Formats: sequence, structure tokens, C-alpha cells
Amino acid sequence: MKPRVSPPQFHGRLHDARTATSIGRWLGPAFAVCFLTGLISHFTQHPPGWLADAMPSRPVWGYRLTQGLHVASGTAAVPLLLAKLWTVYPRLFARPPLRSLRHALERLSVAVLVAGALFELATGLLNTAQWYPWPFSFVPVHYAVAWLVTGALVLHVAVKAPEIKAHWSRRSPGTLALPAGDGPDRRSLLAAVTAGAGAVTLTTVGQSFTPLKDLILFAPRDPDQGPQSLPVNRTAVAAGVDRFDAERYRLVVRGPRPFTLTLDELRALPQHEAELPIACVEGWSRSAHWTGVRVKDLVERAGAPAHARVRVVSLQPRGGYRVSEMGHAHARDPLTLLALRLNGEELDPDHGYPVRLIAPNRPGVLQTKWVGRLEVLA
Ligand SMILES: Nc1nc2c(c(=O)[nH]1)N[C@H]1C(S)=C(S)[C@@H](COP(=O)(O)O)O[C@H]1N2
Ligand SMILES: [Mo]
Repeated sequence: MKPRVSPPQFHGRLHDARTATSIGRWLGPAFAVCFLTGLISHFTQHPPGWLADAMPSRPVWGYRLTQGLHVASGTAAVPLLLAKLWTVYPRLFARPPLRSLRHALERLSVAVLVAGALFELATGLLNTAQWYPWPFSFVPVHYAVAWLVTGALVLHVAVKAPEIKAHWSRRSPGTLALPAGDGPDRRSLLAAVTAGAGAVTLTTVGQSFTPLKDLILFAPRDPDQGPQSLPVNRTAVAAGVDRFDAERYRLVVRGPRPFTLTLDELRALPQHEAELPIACVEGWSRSAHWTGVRVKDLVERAGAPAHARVRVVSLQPRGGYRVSEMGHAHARDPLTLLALRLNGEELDPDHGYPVRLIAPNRPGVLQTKWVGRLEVLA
């Protein structure tokens, strides 16, 4: 390719379309996986009406896998994106800056792509660290910008298709014409980028893929840390439910045949066990052993029709996660429990004492703690 855009200060042979394509080979799929798993997460948490009734409760590990992939692909994309930006940054100084309307539009779309991609990776990464140093609400903004980035990315790939095609295969005709030494340089750069992406993945993915948890170096969460070997996002004190009176506690079940249960009555009901993960949207996940009452038994006793949705309301006075809803697949799944015990002990206050919801294939944000009420929805 003719170096049409590089002013003389950029001699680097690696600032070229071939290197950009080689990195894009990985960066593109990382963004695609991140976007698709992000969509899954979004629609799991905010399903439109028709979808709410269709959300499957199996496989048990479904959300853990997709959210683990979301955070892992986003994390791996950080070194890939930085390398890609390094490769193409001389184009920032292209002269003349705008050659035509088409060129102007192309530059604008790349600007949107770069700004949006940096924004998504930065906010996502800070979110995994539970740090929200911005004045807007993370979820809707992260979601909206994801569409912007994906649109700009599709446009970018379409515009660059001829160059991508020319450089995609490992031995394109151009290779032989390159100056000696270029091949090894490029290979070294790509090896370093691959090693960087691999290293950040291996040292963080253990936060959700627990077989690799001993390799965790940079992950904000150690899945072992926390009461009863399970991490906590919001503690009982932070949620304002720490002054709890077991004598006065009642589980209220609303439905065609409403009833209430004391804590002792809950304990006296048939208890069931389930091995289920908490899969937090922030990227950590941990499996645990839960014991409790089946939600199915409670809603059937309340006279719920087979396809009824169920709302779970916490004792927590305020906060975004005090209420969650589930479709009939979750409500009727034998593994969906109002758990009273965790790993063989009564729930720790921070895990939702006296009862918390635990259901298969469900994001952590919807595993409501300190449950005070179940409502069968018409
Ligand atoms: N009432 C209530 N339930 C809640 C939350 C909350 O803030 N309030 N946080 C949710 C989030 S984000 C997660 S990841 C899980 C964490 O459960 P754990 O603290 O027992 O691990 O609880 C969920 N249940
Ligand atoms: Mo979470």
C-alpha cells in the first residue's frame, strides 16, 4: 500500500494495514462476543414482556458462561485495542485532514468507533471493579454505546473490506515484497500482543471460571473471599436490613390464595438442595450449595396459574435490586429456591438472612436477598 497518509516522521513498517488486519482478526471477534453476550445479559435483566415468559431456566450455568465470556472478551480486547490504536495512530495526522465528503464521513465513523470502544472498555472494566466515578447510570449508557460501537464497527469493516481481504491470509502476495526484517518484526509485535491478551485473560478469568482461580492476579474479585466462601456485593448494613427481628418476620405470599409464614414455619416446610452459582454481572461467579423451600411449592400453594410470573420483594427499604421478577420457567423450576441455608449453615446476614432467592441460569442482580414477599402476578 502506498503510504498516502503518513507524514515523514512515521517510518514504522508496522503502522500498516497488514498489522492492523492481523490485530483486527482477534479484536473483531472479541468485540462480537462481547456485544452478543452483552445483549444476552441485557435481555435477561430487562426482558420485554413477550420474552419475560420465554426466559429459560436451563442450563443452570448459562448466565455464568455468557457473562464470564462478556467480561473475559472485554478484558482481552483492552490490549488488542491499544495495539490496534498504536498501529493506526499515524493516520490521525493525515494531510490533508479531509480529502472529500466520503473521507470526512469515514474519519467521523472511525472517531465514533474509537471513542465508543474506549468508553465501553473503560466503563466495563471499572464496573468489574465496582467503581462508578461518573454521573450517569452505568447500565443504560453502556448498553446504548454498545449499539453505537457495533454500528460503527460494521461500517468500518465494510469500508475496509478490500484491505482486510488483501491482508487476511497469512501469506498474502504482498509479503514477499516487504523489506527483509519486516516479517520477524511483525511476528514479534503480534506475539507480544497475543501474549498480553492471553496474560490478562488467564489472570482474570478465574473470577468466573473457578478452576483457574489460583491464577487470579488482576481480577477485582477473588471468588473465595467473603462470608461462607462467597463474595458479597451489598452487605446487610449497606442495604439497611441489619436490624432484623426474627420473631416478627413473616414471608408474605400474595396470589389467588394468599398466606404468610413465620421463619419457623418456613424451616418446617420440605427443604430441597441445589448446587447453583451466583453469577454477578460484574464478572465474578461462584457456585455454592443451597438449601431451602421450592418457590414452585409456595406459588402452587398460593394458587398460581401454571404460566404466572412471580415477583420477589426484599425487606430492603430502597435500592435498585430490592425487587426482581421471574417467568414461569424459573418459578416452576425445582431448583429455584428460597434458600435458608448456604454451604450447610444458616445464611450469613450479608447473603440474605433469613431467606434469599437462588435460581438457575439467572444473573446475580436478580438473586434477591432478604426476601419478605412473593407476589404471583396475574
Ligand atoms: N435485596 C438485594 N438483593 C440482592 C442485591 C441487593 O443489592 N439487594 N444484590 C444482588 C447482586 S448484584 C448480587 S451479585 C447477588 C450477590 O449475592 P451474595 O452477596 O450472596 O453473593 O445478590 C443480589 N441480590
Ligand atoms: Mo451482582
